[in-house]
Amino acid sequence: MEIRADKILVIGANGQLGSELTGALRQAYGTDNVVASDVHPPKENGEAGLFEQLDVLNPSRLGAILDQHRITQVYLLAAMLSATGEQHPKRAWDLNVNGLLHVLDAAVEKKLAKVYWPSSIAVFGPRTPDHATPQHTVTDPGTVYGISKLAGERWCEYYFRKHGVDVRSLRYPGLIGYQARPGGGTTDYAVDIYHKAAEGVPFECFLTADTCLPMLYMPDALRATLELMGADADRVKVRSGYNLAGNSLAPRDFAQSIRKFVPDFRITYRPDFRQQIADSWPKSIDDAAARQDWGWQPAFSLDQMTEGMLTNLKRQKEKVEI
Ligand code: AKB
Repeated sequence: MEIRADKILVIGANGQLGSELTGALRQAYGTDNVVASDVHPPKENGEAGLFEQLDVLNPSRLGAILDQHRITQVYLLAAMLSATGEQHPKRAWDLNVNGLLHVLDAAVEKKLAKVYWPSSIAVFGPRTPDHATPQHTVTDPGTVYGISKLAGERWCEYYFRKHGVDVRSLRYPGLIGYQARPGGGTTDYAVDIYHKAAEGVPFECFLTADTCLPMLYMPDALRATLELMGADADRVKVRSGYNLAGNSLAPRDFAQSIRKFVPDFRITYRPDFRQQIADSWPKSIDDAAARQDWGWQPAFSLDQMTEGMLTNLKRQKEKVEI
């Protein structure tokens, strides 16, 4: 039997997670072994490396890229998030579910070694216990995004059991990173707040001061993803999506932490339609299964994240101004 070296395709490489995960994968597997792809052309300031323009809703183009680069692993990150999904429900369903099905079908046909697909805390809903939300519990999502992520989890488990596809997934909380801005999520305020603080301007938050949600700093999210994908297959016992907790934080907590570094930072609150989405999600997550099965441990505290975000954003701003 031919043993192929790992060759990775990242789909949705220009997005918030893709911008950072592509770099982390290139460091881990070598630049030439990671092909970035996105529906949009490569970013001007993006890192150098192989790139293909790809709409994941086009399965023949997907198949051609898999063959051309002799891909063995796919990271499917292209998705429409919670707030935008409410504006375009059918498009969100199509991209989030049919995009996944195209990749899972290709995994069967091309005998891919592994697939990674992100799920979300959005699979939970108003009847889910909202403190220390367990791995296996009520899932009654109220957003199209959440419904599509829950359906996606069921499809992942189905393809694992029926076809032996080694597909792995994490239920990400709100992700906070500096390299790219998120687009259309409910937890996006937690990235925007740092941009405003670094620019020295006030921030208007679309959630109330005490709306607590699970959040995770990007370096922790990247490490969790690489650790899950690097774990021996028999240690990956959850084939839907693993709960993953970082810190449970409200806008007020971010503001307090930012003031330790930017004492005159100002924040005001004007809740909009995203408040209802946030209110339906858990406040904190129990990630004991991830800890037990493959040794997950978050590393960053709120203040460490704040320091990292502000330092990097200010550095980025200085570079642009030079
Ligand atoms: C969103 O807010 O839609 C996402 C998520 C929690 O999956 N960041």
